[in-house]
Amino acid sequence: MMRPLIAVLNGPNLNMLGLRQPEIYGRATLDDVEQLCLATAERLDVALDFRQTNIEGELISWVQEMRGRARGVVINPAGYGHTSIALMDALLAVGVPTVEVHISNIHRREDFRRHTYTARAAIGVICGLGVRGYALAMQAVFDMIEDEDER
Ligand code: CA2
Repeated sequence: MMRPLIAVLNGPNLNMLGLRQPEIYGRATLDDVEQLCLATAERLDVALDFRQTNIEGELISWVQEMRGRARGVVINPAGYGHTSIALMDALLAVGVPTVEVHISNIHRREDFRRHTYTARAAIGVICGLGVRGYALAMQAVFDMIEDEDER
């Protein structure tokens, strides 16, 4: 049996993690986040596709690519979560179980960060737990895959 694939998709500016604003986003770099996701994938015995882009259309194409390929998506849409109806539409169209992650607690920051369009397409949202949120989101996606396979 092939291992199920979980995609972890990251939006704009997340390549800056650990380099600036550590008081908001912590000290982990995007490479550290990838290592954390790889370790989590090994523990869960799933395959991982980990990506980051600063380009909205590319993120949308990647979401579309996951149709029929990934069993679950973990997405940190970053700023596009707050602005992109197109990204929300892509997630809704693809219909792969999705968990949205934000490293910071978007409810303790500026008001405009409290709303994300993409959350409408997500089964759940994890925010404010730092980069640990990625591992928790992968675990949640894994549990959903297992539930689906038991049915
Ligand atoms: O908390 C999160 O994970 C965010 O998705 C991060 C986004 C922000 O727009 C969201 O409101 C919340 C920002 C991406 C990271 O940007 C950085 C900029 C400079 C240094 C480090 C990260």
